[in-house]
Amino acid sequence: MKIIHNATLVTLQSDDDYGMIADGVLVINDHHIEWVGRRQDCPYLNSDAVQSNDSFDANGALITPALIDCHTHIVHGGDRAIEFEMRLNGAGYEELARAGGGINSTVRATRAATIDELISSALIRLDHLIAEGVSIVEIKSGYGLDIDTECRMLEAARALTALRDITVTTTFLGAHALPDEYRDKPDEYIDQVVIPALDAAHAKGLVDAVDGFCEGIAFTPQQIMRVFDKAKSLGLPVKLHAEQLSHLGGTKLAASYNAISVDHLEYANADDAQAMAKAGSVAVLLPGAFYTLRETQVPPIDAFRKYQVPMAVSTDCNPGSSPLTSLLLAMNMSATMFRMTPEEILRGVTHHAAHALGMANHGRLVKGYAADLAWWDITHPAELSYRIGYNPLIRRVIRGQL
Ligand code: DI6
Ligand code: FE
Repeated sequence: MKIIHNATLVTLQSDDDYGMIADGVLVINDHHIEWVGRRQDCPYLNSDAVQSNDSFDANGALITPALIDCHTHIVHGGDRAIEFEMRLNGAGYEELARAGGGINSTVRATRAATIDELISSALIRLDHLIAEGVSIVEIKSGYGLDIDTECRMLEAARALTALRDITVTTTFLGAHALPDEYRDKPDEYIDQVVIPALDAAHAKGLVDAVDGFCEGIAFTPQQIMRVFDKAKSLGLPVKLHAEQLSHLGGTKLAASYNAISVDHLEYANADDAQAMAKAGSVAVLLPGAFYTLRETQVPPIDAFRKYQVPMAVSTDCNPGSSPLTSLLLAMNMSATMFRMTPEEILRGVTHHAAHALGMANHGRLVKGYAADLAWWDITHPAELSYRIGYNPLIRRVIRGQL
């Protein structure tokens, strides 16, 4: 047992407030939280325990669940700084994509990269996330777009767990873009690459969930449906990039497959929100892409509130639309640009983010939950969303290891 005392705990125990406990104590048994509460109520705390090596004085730090980044593309080759410059000289994001730039330029760089190169470049991005208290990162494939490279990306993502104290969940995103060699042949691409790549990656145990990009520059709802049918036949949960640049109906399709999350959602409407509520899908909001693309259409936050769709917030870290390796900055952007409250946002990077990954018992300070904690040098949790470019992390606790 480990006893952490003299902390302000932000438990997120209930659904309608922070669940803050001043002068709180948290007891860890192995990888899990054993007890959480006020010092005066703690049955584990006596002077012997406080003096033993297993007791830790938090010195008044504020402790939240560790953060969870539930939508990233941190494994990829190359970068798109030059394209960024082209956009500032007037080229549009969709125009560049149609001209073979965009996602396809990252595909070329990713195909050319060895697994070691993919791991070492992802590690730099991962370390930035870890430095801000992240304990779980979801990582997607989707820049290989051929069977070998899709698998290599997922292998690289899994390999990161041997190098850092981090939990990685992997998502197969073969239906991310149409590679050059299948130009104008999206259905053949789904049949000849996406489905066999999913089979191959699943057979190697590399897939926790299946995602797609449902958009004018990517795939139609009908094409996504075929990928989802395959996922379903393998028993894998699905999620979807939907209504990011236009309203194509991906959200309702995803909801009809009980998607664990639907992501982006700028162009979603109240009907979509209702369908998500019914399906239990989490709305994953990605302010980094909104900001980078200078989007002006804000996701329907009020509808998500009205229908009680759980909202998560993530970096969408990717080389094109969101070269963002700070979840804290994504939190600030969600407040300023989406008008989410700091409490909604904290839930959005902790237990709602866990839900978006289909992970139970993560992201709250509650008995039986994973002992993944972030200690902060702040006095109120709103500071995490309030400050810009500021990292008050003191330490992380991952699976009970201080
Ligand atoms: N939506 C996004 O914002 C990223 N992928 C996606 O489906 C963009 C990826 C990129 O531009 O490289
Ligand atoms: Fe994405």
